[in-house]
Amino acid sequence: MNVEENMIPFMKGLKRRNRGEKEFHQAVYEVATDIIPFIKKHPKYQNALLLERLSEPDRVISFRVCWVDDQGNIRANRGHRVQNNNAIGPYKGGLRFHSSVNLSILKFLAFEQTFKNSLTGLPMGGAKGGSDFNPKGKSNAEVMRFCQSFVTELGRYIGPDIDVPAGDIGVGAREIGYMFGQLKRLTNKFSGTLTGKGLEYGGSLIRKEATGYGAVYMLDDMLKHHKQSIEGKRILISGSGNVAIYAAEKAIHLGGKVITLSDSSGYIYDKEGINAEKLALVKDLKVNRRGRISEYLNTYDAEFVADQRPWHLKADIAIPCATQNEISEDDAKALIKNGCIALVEGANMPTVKEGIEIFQDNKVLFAPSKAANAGGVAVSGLEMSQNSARLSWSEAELQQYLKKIMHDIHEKCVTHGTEKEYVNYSKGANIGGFIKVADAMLAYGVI
Ligand code: NDP
Ligand code: 2IT
Repeated sequence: MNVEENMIPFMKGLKRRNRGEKEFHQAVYEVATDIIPFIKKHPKYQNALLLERLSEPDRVISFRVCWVDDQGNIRANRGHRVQNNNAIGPYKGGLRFHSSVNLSILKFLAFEQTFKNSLTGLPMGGAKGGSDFNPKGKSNAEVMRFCQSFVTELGRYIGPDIDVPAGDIGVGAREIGYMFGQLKRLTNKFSGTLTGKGLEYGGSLIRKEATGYGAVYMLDDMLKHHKQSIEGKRILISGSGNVAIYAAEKAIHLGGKVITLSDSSGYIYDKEGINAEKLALVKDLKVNRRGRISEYLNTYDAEFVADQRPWHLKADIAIPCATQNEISEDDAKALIKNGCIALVEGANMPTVKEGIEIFQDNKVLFAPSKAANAGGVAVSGLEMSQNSARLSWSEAELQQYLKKIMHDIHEKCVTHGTEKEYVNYSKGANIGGFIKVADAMLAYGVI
């Protein structure tokens, strides 16, 4: 029986049990294409229903989140936490606050997180949560009241040895601060239950930089493995949030020429390249002032293209750092036509399934999100270790850990994904992430 024949009954069952959840189907399909043949070749993983068990979350928690806006109106949102799998450690993964949040998106993210966390080598299971609350245009007081209400409900289900949430889209240092404060008040415990905390209250150095830096370390390793370097390469980055800003910072530091950034209203194209000084403006604009990326043009010379993504420009490298499915099949074709040699997924699942196939068919170096953006959760894992030991490591120590973890992930991808001359990083990451979780599940028997 070939892969497709095995895939059909598996995917049919998954789709029947999770109707209409297209992002979840997409994420599981992408993993299954590599794991089904791997299981077939390794008898010890057969007959244990491992992929079926991994794609059925341990539990899904949903709750109402009521809060009062600045005008005194009562508002009601939905909150969720998907605890996918805790075979190798406490559930761990971010919280997303965005109007698009639904269970399909959180289930895909929690499923992916299980493999990503395994790849880091640290003891963390996979989870994801969030709400359809839209923080845009809300006052600090409104965000605070929402966060307090959200974590009052979520607090029943999390803890340092149970489930440790962190940030994601729409959840950064401000939101983590509000949630940690409320959790501390409710439990009367100063625990390491959230990561991405402020440095004054148990946070770790380099957590905020870790996802973006880690993605560029992965790129650096991929290029070196193929006898290339970042120096002088034209780089397209999407997004201008946490991941995009620090991916740009590290890419610039290593000599790359970053020519775009974006947000949900469009992208900026700076043909001279965004340097450290220009990036400092973006940080202030997006992090402190919560402005729009188009305001870059108030200070620097660039083009702003409304409602478009930057993938049709000429460049050597693309680092999507905004959201899922932001690189379509046509975008993938345009990138290849314009000379793109490497794509590193800073965001989670930014490339559609057909896009991945096009990159792989054309031998573009393609680092999937579960490998490329694992640096963020890796430093979250190190924040948990520091909290447990009640100490703080230096920046130099943490930088070394991050580099080593990303390097080890690259090696796992090479080990499990090399096909003749081409490294299939997706296959390498899927198999590399699967083995540790699968072995732990086998050890536990049927649970
Ligand atoms: P932020 O909220 O800090 O930034 C998100 C950026 O992406 C913003 O520029 C935002 O634009 C843009 N964006 C978000 N949604 C959309 C959309 N639907 N269409 C177009 N643009 C959009 O989030 P992060 O930087 O933390 O996260 C970005 C990606 O990286 C996500 O996929 C996340 O899951 C992933 N990730 C994050 C990690 C972390 O440590 N933070 C770790 C690993 C992965 P605007 O400002 O207009 O909303
Ligand atoms: O997608 C991700 O890996 C994150 N949003 C970070 C999760 C974490 O627990 O730090």
